[in-house]
Amino acid sequence: MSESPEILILNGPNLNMLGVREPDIYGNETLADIEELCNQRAISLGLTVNFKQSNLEGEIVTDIQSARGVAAGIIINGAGYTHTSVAIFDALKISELPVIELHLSNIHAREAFRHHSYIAKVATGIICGFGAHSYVLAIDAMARLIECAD
Ligand code: CA2
Repeated sequence: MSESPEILILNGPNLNMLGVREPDIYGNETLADIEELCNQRAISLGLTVNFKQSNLEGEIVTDIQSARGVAAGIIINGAGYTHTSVAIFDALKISELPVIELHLSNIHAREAFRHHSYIAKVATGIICGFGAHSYVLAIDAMARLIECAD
């Protein structure tokens, strides 16, 4: 029996603080709650999830590099680095993997500095504004992308 495809889900800086502050913007779920949601959805679709969080840009770049030949696709909530990181953009481009960008909040309804995303330029699509459910929607979208890539 073949192994189930692995999806790498990357979470950027401060997302480890979810559920602690600003629930009006980011919801009440902790990152551990979201990881559990992702695992459940992935299992139901015959996928596995490697769920990671880092506050360090270089660590996220290394995680993306390590996904080559291992993961079938990358789902990324780059958090603040979404709006600033050429290094993460470069790493995602080099990976040649399907990428989905996601955000808990609707970044386009917020401050102007959140409207620009480096990740968007290498992403197949973007999901934002659905709170923790954005992750579930992103896994569903990735499942289709991987199927279509066959
Ligand atoms: O909406 C999202 O998912 C964001 O990626 C979250 C980032 C923000 O910089 C992006 O523009 C949109 C912020 C993550 C900070 O997480 C917090 C967690 C708890 C309390 C406050 C912030």
